[in-house]
This record gives sequence, structure tokens and C-alpha cells, in this order.
Amino acid sequence: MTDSVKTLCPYCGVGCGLEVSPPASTTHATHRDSQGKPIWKVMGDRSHPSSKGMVCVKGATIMEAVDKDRLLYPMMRESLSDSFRRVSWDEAFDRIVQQIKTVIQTQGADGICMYGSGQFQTEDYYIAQKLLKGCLGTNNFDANSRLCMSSAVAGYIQSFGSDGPPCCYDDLDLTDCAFLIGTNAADCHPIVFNRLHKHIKKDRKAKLIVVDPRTTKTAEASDLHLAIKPGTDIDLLNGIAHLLMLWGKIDTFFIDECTQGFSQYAEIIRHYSPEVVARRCNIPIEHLEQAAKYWAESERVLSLWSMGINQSSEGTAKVRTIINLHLMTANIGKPGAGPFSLTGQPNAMGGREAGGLSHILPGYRSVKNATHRSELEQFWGLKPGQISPNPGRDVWSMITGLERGEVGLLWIAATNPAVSLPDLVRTKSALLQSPLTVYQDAYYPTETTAYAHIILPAAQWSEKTGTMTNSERMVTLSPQFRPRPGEAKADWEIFAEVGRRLGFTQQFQFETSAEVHREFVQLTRNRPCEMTGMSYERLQQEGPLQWPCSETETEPEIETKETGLLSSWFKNKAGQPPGKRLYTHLKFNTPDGRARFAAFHSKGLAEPPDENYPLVLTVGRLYGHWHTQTRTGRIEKITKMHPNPFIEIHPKDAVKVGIQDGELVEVRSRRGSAQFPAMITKAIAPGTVFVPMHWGALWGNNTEANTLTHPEACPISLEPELKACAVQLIPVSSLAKESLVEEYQNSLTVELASMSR
Ligand SMILES: Nc1nc2c(c(=O)[nH]1)N[C@H]1C(S)=C(S)[C@@H](COP(=O)(O)OP(=O)(O)OC[C@H]3O[C@@H](n4cnc5c(=O)[nH]c(N)nc54)[C@H](O)[C@@H]3O)O[C@H]1N2
Ligand SMILES: Nc1nc2c(c(=O)[nH]1)N[C@H]1C(S)=C(S)[C@@H](COP(=O)(O)OP(=O)(O)OC[C@H]3O[C@@H](n4cnc5c(=O)[nH]c(N)nc54)[C@H](O)[C@@H]3O)O[C@H]1N2
Ligand code: SF4
Ligand SMILES: [Mo]
Repeated sequence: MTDSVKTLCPYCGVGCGLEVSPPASTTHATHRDSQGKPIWKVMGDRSHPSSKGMVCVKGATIMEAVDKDRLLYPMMRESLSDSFRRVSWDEAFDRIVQQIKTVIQTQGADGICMYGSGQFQTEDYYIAQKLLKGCLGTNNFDANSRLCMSSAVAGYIQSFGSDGPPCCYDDLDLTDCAFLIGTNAADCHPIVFNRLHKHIKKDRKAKLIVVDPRTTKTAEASDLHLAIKPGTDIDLLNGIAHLLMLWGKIDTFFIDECTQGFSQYAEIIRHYSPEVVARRCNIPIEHLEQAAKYWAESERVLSLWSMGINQSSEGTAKVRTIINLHLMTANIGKPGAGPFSLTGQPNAMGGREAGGLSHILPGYRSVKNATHRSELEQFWGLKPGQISPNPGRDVWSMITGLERGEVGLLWIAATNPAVSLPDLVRTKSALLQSPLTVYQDAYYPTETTAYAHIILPAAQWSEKTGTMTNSERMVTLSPQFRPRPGEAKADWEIFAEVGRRLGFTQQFQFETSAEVHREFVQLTRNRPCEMTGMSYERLQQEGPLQWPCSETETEPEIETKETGLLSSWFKNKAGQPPGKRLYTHLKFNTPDGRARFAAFHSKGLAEPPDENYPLVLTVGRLYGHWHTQTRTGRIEKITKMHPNPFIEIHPKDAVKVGIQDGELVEVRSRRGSAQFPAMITKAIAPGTVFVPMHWGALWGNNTEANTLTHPEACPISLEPELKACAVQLIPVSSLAKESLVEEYQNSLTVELASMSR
């Protein structure tokens, strides 16, 4: 078909290529939505290097949601109790600009906060950084990646000297042992998982290990499932390291030549004997030994992880402890091996490249680095010292800043914090205290709309042109191929207009996203995420490109005596020359080129279960739904697939609490409560319960998982422990009895009191 368009799936970080073709309303074979309206047809793009024509149900049905319940015009209100009235863009911009000026005068630039999203395109991210961190001079830009990938970011930076997943999807076909920890890839990164699973089935020798307290679809497909107690990952990882040491299955050549800090690490792991580890993790010793054996016997081990690792009060330590295993066994920089974080959102990677967290700057630069700041000030035509040397507020400190009256303007875009932030009771009451909240979304309403004074209609995927980077560093161009509804604008256009109205006309003279992209890639020159070789033209003509990608095609391979020696050693060992991977020359981005071992003991959960709250609640995802359902809740095929929320409970725990399958259960934590029908299943470890995150206030009745969770975060990455909090369960039927008894008792007290008067 000639008029089809190649683009990228806007859902998950796998980053599958899509080929969409327009509705041919004259033929009866046209794809239609549930109301019978003809819609664009979606197919997998066979020429996309990351997905080779594959798509999952989310990508395949995306077109059914793009036209429903869209926010069409800017709207405004004075206070949250008023109703919205339609306003012009002019009026909305004036109000925002006026507030920015007022806040700068009264509170300083740090009174302004923006909370963005891994669902931005890179161009949106970049312009937001230029506006906030450059022109306004506050680093208070954070993104929902804080809840998602920030532990992986911190782990890579500390272990390798720079962010950036070192592996690529070809490794899925080449590994001898895939070690999946804290990831349910079968449901959440299905196309990555399918590729891996195909390889595991074909290559009988290749092994799949899954570490997850739940028997997920991913775990069901494994050769070995370690159903550890939540929060005991570091015990397990150090336990594996201990056995590898005992058995001499380590690579001393690599450790000596390419790393630092091994002896401190060895001091730590000696404390993790199999007996101790098996007990703490609550798994059979044989499972631990088997996992270590698979590591020991495999020439190439590939670790994959996501939220079961990152969303933890020791998230960075967990990531670094995974990397330790790769360093001690030289499982990095060669095909089929390496530590590979699976990125959650479609462009969380692009966000990292563009500096989209409160402690980083575009081009993998750091707020704390004076050279980095001055490079940007010069490039942006700003005065020296304009960029603040202090990391800005992470999202949770935006919430606490609201509580303390330190935030004068909160600007939210492409995320739905009234569902996805921890401790929702507290989060919502902080949002109610915001003097002015601007909220930019494609849909209306979402749960966050209720907390906004100004809502701005965002053009979404398919209505704007921009780039996104997937987990394997592959950049794909997403072109606009449909008109924008109503008065919707691209996020970057909105940011740029505010910049111009504030007087930064020089800085925001962009007419197209191609111009934004052209400027941004200049900032990646000679940086680890170099993309100067990428342009819209090249991406259009040649298709997706992977970074590093410089203008000069020839990779500068400076073969020092040391690296020359090492890469030939590696070639022999792996039998294959290094390909599209980072660190193939075994030189890391640290000052001395060596990777760093990390010596971390296990700390366990921030809120361990106790007598009152005896169970650990974990919260995650289902195959069909995407986060807060703004799109997938409007797609019939998906709502039929997952009609209701539920709570997974092990039969032993169900008996203890007296709950029948299907019965409504109240879940209580120290912060709030919610209710879910019980799903009694052995797929969850005893002592742990699971609920999906997808049912916010607009989609269910008292089914918000995050009313229960707490904001305790990793001290390094500041990523909250969204994966675990302590809860108690009460059957709702006995609640009624409980409250009846209580009411009766109360009435008696009142009666007695009145009699004694
Ligand atoms: N279908 C679907 N796919 C998605 C998304 C979606 O909303 N829907 N969202 C995307 C995004 S943004 C993200 S971040 C990813 C998330 O992808 P995943 O991380 O794979 O998904 P989750 O379900 O959040 O959590 C993964 C697993 O962590 C396990 N876990 C909980 N606690 C622990 C622990 O202490 N240790 C270990 N080892 N495991 C633990 C849970 O049991 C769960 O099975 O998915 C992306 N893909
Ligand atoms: N307990 C618990 N909580 C969690 C998690 C968990 O595992 N457990 N996971 C966390 C993680 S990893 C994540 S990533 C977050 C996700 O949480 P959110 O980011 O809050 O979830 P989404 O539903 O993806 O929200 C994205 C919003 O952006 C809008 N949108 C889409 N495209 C565009 C666009 O181009 N421009 C604009 N302006 N808007 C657009 C959508 O309509 C939608 O409202 O949740 C976090 N919260
Ligand atoms: S695996 Fe992810 S990127 Fe691929 S089609 Fe599914 S949701 Fe889209
Ligand atoms: Mo995420």
C-alpha cells in the first residue's frame, strides 16, 4: 500500500515499528471502531529493526482510542471548586506567563515546577529543559521516569560512569542464560519476551531464570522460577555471587583489567551463605544453587529487569548488585550478554538523553557539573551562571513543596499523577493546595483534571512529528499523519510559546520539530549518547537508527595497547566481533575507564509487614491495559480482556483471613484503603498480595492501588518503593458486621450517656 505511514508504537519501551494505513471508507473491509466508524488500520512494520513486524494487543488497537473523549480547547477556572470555562490560547498563555513572572518576583524561579513524562517526544523534553533549566533558571523539571527508570539511570551512572543500557535486542537471540529479575516481560514487554522465548525454546541449552514473587506468565515460561519474598533481591544476588566465588567461576583477568572495588565487594558477599540467603528469600537452597549454576555454566548471561528492581527503597543498590554479577563474570560488552534494563515508557530513554530529570541536563550531562552547565549556557545564549548548580525538586519533593507553600506554579504534562503517585490521600491533598496548576493532556477528563486550574489540549502521537528512543537505543521518527482535534498543540509548541512570551524570542525561534531536533542533537556531540549523525531526513530515508551515531560514520577506535589487547581477547572468547553494543572495547565512562563494583548489603523493605499489617502488597500491570487507562479503557477489546480489578491472594492467606474466591475484600494500609474482589491463587507467594495499578477513580469504585502505597524512596535515585507496602485484609462482608456492632455499641453509649444526664 503506497499511502501507509511508518511510525512507532506510542506505548511501551520495546518501541515496535507500526505501519498504519488510512481508513478507506468505501470498502466494507475497512477497520472500524466499536461504534462502526472507519479507522486507520495498524500492522507491524516488518522493516523495523527492533520488532520486525511484531506487535502486541496494545499497539494493534491504538487507533480505536485516539479520537475518543479528547480535550479540544484550553479551559480555565479561578478555583478548583468552579467549573471550567473555555478560553482562547491567548488568555491561557497570558495567565501562565503572568503567574511565572509573579512567582519569580515573590518566590524566585524555584517556586516553579514542571512534572513531565516518558510519553513526551524528545523534542517536547528538550524544549521543556531549555525553558525551565536554561531560561527560567530552575532545575525543577522532573518526569514520571522518577517512578520508573531513575534507579536504572543511577545504577548505570555509578557503575559505568554514564547512563545508557549497553545491550541490544539481538542479544535476546544470542544468550546462553537469560536472567529476568523483577520483570514481567511477557505482559509488559511482550515483543522482547516473544523474541527471547523463541530463542530459549529453539536453543535447548539456553536457560531462562525468572525472579519474581508472583508466578507471572513470564515465570511460567522459565526453566527456573525463584519466587523470592519481596525486597530480598540483594540477598539473592549476593548469594549467587558468593557461590560463584566459592566455585572459582569468576573472571580475574576482567576484574583486574577493567574494574575497581572488587575486594570491598568480596568482603560483603562472604556473608551471604546459601543457608542465610535461602531463608531470607524463602526459597529452597537448591533453587539458589541452580541459579548460580546456570550463571557459572553460561558463556553469555543477559540480565533483564524493570520495576520489581527499580521501584525500591534500595533500587540503585539492586541495579548495581545485578551489574556486579556481570562484572565478576565478564558478562558485558559481548554478544548475548550484559545488564539490560527494560525501559517502561516509549520515550523514557529520550527523556534521559534530553536531560528530563531534575538532576540531569541534555546530552547525558549533570546539573552538578560546572563544565556541563557552562557548555549549555553558551550553547543556549544565556549568561554564565544562569543554570542553577543545585538539582531541582524530584516529583515527591514537588508534593512536599506544595504542602509547605513553596510551589507557586505546578505544570503537569503527559502524566496522570492523581493516580500514579504514591500515597494518594496525601498527594491529592497537596495538589489541592497548589496556587496554580496547569495540566496538559490529550484526554478529558482524567483523574488529574480535578486538580487543575488551567487545562491545555495536547496533540498526541499521530498528530505531531517527533522522535522517540527505545530500550536498545534505537531512535524512530513518529510522523504526524492525522489532523489535530480542536485547538490541540504539540507539547513543545506550548513550552516554546511561553518562552517567547517571557521574552526569550532568540531561544525559541522554532517553526518545526525538525528544527528542534537539529538543535538538540548538536548537544549530544562527543557525549555517550551521540546522535549528531541523525536527522529527520536520514530517519525517514533509512529508518530507525541506534546511538551512538555520529556525523562521521567511522567509529573512532583508538586501540591503545590495553584496549587492543582486551578486544582481541574478547573476540576469541565470545567468538564474535562486538556489534551494536556499548563497552565492547571494555573502556567505561569513568575517569579511569574502569567499571565500579558496588558493595551493598541487603536492607529489605522500607515498610516490612508486622502484626497489624501482616501482608506485603505489590502493585503492577496487566497485559492489555496501559497505566491509568486514558487510552486502553476506551478500547473494547481490552476492557473485555480485563473487565475488573482484583486482588491476588494465596490460599493460605485467604484461609487465615476467611476470604472466599470472588469475595470483595477491603485492603488497608497505614495511609488508606481500597476494595477489590479476591482472586485466590497459588500464583502469588504466601504473605504477598498483588493488585493491578490501572483502576483510578474514574474507572473503579475505591480501587486505587496508590491510596495504599508509601513514598519512601531510594536515597540515591529518589525512586519511591511503589512495589511494596504493608497491608491488612478484611472481607467486606465482615466489615458490615463490624460496623453494625460498632454502631450498636455507639448507640448504647449515647443512650447510657443521656440516661445519666
Ligand atoms: N501491558 C502493559 N505494559 C507496559 C505498561 C503497562 O502499563 N501495561 N507500562 C510500561 C511501563 S511504564 C513500565 S515501567 C513497564 C513495567 O514492566 P514490569 O516491571 O515488568 O511490570 P510490573 O507489573 O510493574 O512489575 C514487574 C514484576 O515485579 C514483581 N515484583 C514485585 N516486587 C518484587 C521484588 O521485590 N523483587 C522482584 N524480583 N520482583 C518483584 C511483580 O510481582 C511484577 O510481576 O511496563 C511497560 N509496559
Ligand atoms: N503503585 C504503583 N504505582 C505506579 C507504578 C507501579 O508499578 N506501581 N508504576 C509507575 C510507573 S513505572 C509509571 S511510568 C507511572 C505511569 O503513570 P502515568 O504517567 O500517570 O500514567 P499514564 O496513564 O501513562 O498517563 C499518561 C498521560 O499522558 C497523556 N498523553 C498521552 N500522550 C500525550 C502527549 O503527547 N502529550 C500530553 N500532554 N499528554 C499525553 C495520556 O492521555 C495520559 O493521561 O506510574 C507509576 N505509578
Ligand atoms: S510491545 Fe510495546 S511497543 Fe510493541 S506493540 Fe506492544 S505496547 Fe507497543
Ligand atoms: Mo514506567
